[in-house]
Order: sequence, then structure tokens, then C-alpha cells
Amino acid sequence: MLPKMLILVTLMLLPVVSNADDPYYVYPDVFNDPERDAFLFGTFPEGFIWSSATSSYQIEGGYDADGKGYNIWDTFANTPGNIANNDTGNIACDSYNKWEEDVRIIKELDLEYYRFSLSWSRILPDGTADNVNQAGIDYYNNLIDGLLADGITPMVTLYHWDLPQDLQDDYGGWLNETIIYDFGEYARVCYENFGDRVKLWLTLNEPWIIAQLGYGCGGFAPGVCADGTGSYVAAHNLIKSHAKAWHIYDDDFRATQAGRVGITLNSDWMEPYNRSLETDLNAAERAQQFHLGWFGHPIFVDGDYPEVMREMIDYSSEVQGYNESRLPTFTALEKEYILGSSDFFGLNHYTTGYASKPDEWVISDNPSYYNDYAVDFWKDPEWPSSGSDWLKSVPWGIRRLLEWIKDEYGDPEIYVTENGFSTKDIDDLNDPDRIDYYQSYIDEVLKAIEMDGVNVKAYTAWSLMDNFEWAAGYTERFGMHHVDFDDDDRPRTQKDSSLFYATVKANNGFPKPTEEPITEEPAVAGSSHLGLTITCFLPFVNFCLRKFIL
Ligand code: GBH
Repeated sequence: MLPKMLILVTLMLLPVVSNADDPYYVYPDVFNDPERDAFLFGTFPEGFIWSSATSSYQIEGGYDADGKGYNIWDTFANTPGNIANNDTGNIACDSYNKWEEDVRIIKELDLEYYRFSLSWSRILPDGTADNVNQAGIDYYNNLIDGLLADGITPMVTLYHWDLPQDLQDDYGGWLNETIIYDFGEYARVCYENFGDRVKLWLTLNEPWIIAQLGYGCGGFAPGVCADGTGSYVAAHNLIKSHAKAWHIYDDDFRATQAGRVGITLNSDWMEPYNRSLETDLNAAERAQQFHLGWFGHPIFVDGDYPEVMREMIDYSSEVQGYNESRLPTFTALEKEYILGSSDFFGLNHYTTGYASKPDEWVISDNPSYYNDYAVDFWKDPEWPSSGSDWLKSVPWGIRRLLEWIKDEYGDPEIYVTENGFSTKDIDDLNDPDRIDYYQSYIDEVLKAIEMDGVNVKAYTAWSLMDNFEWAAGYTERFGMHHVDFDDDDRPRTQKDSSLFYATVKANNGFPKPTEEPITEEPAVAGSSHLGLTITCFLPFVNFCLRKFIL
């Protein structure tokens, strides 16, 4: 370790090698368009929120501890064949027992926000508000108090996919509109118990994933295969449940608790493959509407689904011989209830793909969401890859998506609630590819703010630490901290990316080389490897890391 530090410190004392007039590129071989890809030095607006995130099932473990009920991920992961290596979240990062450790590492990074989720069945074991599990309430009270004591603001997700099993068994979970009432009452219990201290709420994490991967045969819990039918019904109930939870807050809690409630939607950016082809431009727009618009349009535009979804699904349904459209309809009252039911726009974004119009559109015999929207979608093999097949690093995509959201949804306040990068080399604390990803994506967010006037308020890195990556189990790692899942203590160890992120946060961005950067190292107790301290020497630091150290 010592030689590494010496080399780094010596190199940092040298003058900056790159000429200020030469643009710096994070991915010089792949993304080097001076207009699009040149690195922008500068800092974020004052008060910009820097956060990191986790979710209950992915980190907590304690799957049957102290009166917790089972949820659909407990069941799904413990059914052989569903998860890589048959991994489960039964113990995961053991944050149920080690939450103080989590608070400590957040504190060390000096991050002032932490996004985590509540386990519904830990609080309400059978899903209904008839039975409240005090041990579950106590667990989250301790966590929230622990965060606040260290000056960390909680950003709390009510639902990050772990539905109480009883609600799935009793009535089909999100397929049944009874869920709207139960979700509302669950939200109420959370506001009542935690709302005196939690002022930033997210109702649902990525309803698209819940609907399409959970109920459309996508390989996520509960593993229901009803693509193009059930997935639309689940989405319908998700939207109404979200609106319900927002209204309950608005009616009964906002006046006294004065917090904010939003939803988090996920979307790739869909880049038209050939921008000079009208058909590709339309295909990309259609894909964006079917994906983000499925939920974004009702909540942020007019209370209803995007027109293109209505037209295409109605038409396909008719051709397939359905008596009514597979896409359900909202009543006028429901539309009114849904429209405007989010205090800000939460965005989870990871990657980009090309979209183009397929050569022909043959309506399938069996209903299918993807068949309904008729877009070819793929990723360029040249784009930098990650530990996950679906995740390519395409930094300029987030900037285009942010601008699209600004234009489409009336310039909302945007909270980036997730963005991050996976690796497969699970024990490596040197993670330069993750640093490249964060550096370039965060910089594109800065460009969106500075150059496009997008109202981005927050950036959240996924994830604070390695955790249970759903169907991929522990084979794909998103953490800025390594977790040793073979060790009963589940030790967390800082990766280089964590120090990098802390430095970006400390500098509130990437100060221009002429500005005085913060050179103070984040206090990282027990960290034995190198610290990246001076973001204004980014090109140089990056160069040194790659050439001399890693
Ligand atoms: C987020 O979802 C989640 O909110 C978070 O819990 C998760 O850990 C993180 O992303 C990283 O995945 O190629 O069929 O295996 C982002 C949406 C969901 C996109 C899983 C990729 C895998 C599809 N991701 N999906 S597949």
C-alpha cells in the first residue's frame, strides 16, 4: 500500500500534464466527439444533494427475524432455479444487524443523504395494517435516528419490490385492485411512525420493473407470466396505488410533517439509430413513451397513458380478438386523482440503447408488451461494458434523457435516485471502470444542469455496497464498498470508487483547474488503500491510476 500512496502523492505534486485547451475525454477511444463528449469542469448548484442508495431485500437479511413476514422475494429466491447460484437474500449484507456499520460508512464519505427502502412485511407481516410488527418499526426507528444523529438525511422508499407474500397468495398482489387500499394503509403506517423525521419519500421504485419483470414473465418475483395482459393490469394498479399513497400524505400528513413524496421511474435512453430517418426518430420516441411514459404520462402529463400506447395496444388487442383493449382505462375521476401526484420526478438510469423501426410489424398471436410497441432495440458492442449484459456505459445518454424529461414533463425537479455500474471481479477493490462511469455520468448531469437548464436537484449512486442483485444474486456487484459474503461478519471494505465519489461530493463537482479544490481526504478509518483527493487533476489522476498503479 505504501508504495502506491507514494507514487500517487509524488505524481499529484507534478504540474498538470494536459493542456487546458485540449478537451479531456473519459473514454477517448469510444466517445470523443468534442461537442458531445468533452469533459466539462465546473461545480453543481449550491445545495445539490449527493446520496447513495440500497434497498431492503438487497441488504437487510433477517428474513425471518423478530416477527417479519415473508415476502415474494423470500419465496422466489428460496425456490431453486430462479437466482444465479441459487443465492438468496436470507442474510444478504446482514444490515438488519449491521445497520450501524452502514451509517458509519456513509458518515465517513460525508454523504448527507441516504436512500434506503422499508420492508413492507417486516412492518406489516401479513401486508395489512391490522397487524403491526413493533420490532420492524423499532428497526427502522433505530436506523433513522442513527442517520440523523450523524447528520444524514433519510430518503425513504416505501416499496422496492418486496411484496408481503400473503398479499400475493390472497389475491394476486399487484394484479388485484385491493392492493391499492393495502398499499395506502401501509404508507399511512409509515408516515405515522417515521414521518416526524423522514421528509423525503418515494412511493414505488421502478413500477416498470414490477409490472413487466414481475408479472410479464421477466424472471423477477413473483414470477407471474402474463406478458401484455397482467403486466398492464399490474401497472394500472401500481399507478393508482402510488396516487393513493401520495394523496394520503397530501390530505393527512403534509400540513404537519411538511415533507415531499415522489415516485421513482426507471428508463434507459433510447437513441434513434439513424437520426436522419423519421421512422427511427418515431421508433425511439415510441419506445420512450412505452417505457417511461407508461407511468410518467399519467402522473406528470394528463392523468392518462400516452396516446401511442392507447392506439397501438387497442389496435393489437382488436386484431388478436380481445373484446376490449388489454390496456385498462382510467375513469375521469381517476385521471384527476393521478395527475400531479408526485412532488418531484425520481429517475433511475443506467444505460442507453439504439432504437429503430423494425422492417415489419407482425402482430403476435400471443399478447406481448414488446410486440405492442414494435421497436428494435440494441446496444452497440463497442460501448464500454460492465459486469451486467444489459449495462453499457454511455454517458451522453443520461444528458439526453434528462432533457427529454424536462421537455416532456414540464420541467419538473428531478432527483436522480439511482445510477451506477456493475463489475464481475468480485473481490477487487480497485475499480477504475466504475470510477470512469461515475465520473462521466456525473459530468453529463452537470452538463444537463449547466448547458440545458435541466432542474436536477440530486444525484444518488447505486450502490453504497455490494448486495443481492436480484436474479443475478451475488454474481454482479454494484457497490462502492465491497462486502464479503463468505464471511459471517459481512465486512464492508471501501473500493476506490467510494473515495472517488466522496471527493466529487466534497468538491461539489469538478472544480476548474484554476479553482482551489478541496484536497482534504475524507476520513476513512481503516482504509488501507489509496485516496483520490484532487478532482481538478482528473485527467491526470486517471492517467496515473491506469498507467502506474492499477
Ligand atoms: C435498479 O433497477 C434497481 O432499482 C436496483 O434494485 C438494482 O440493484 C439496480 O437497478 C441494478 O440492476 O437483463 O433480464 O437480467 C434497474 C433496472 C433491473 C435493469 C434488472 C436490468 C435486468 C434485466 N434493472 N434488469 S435482465
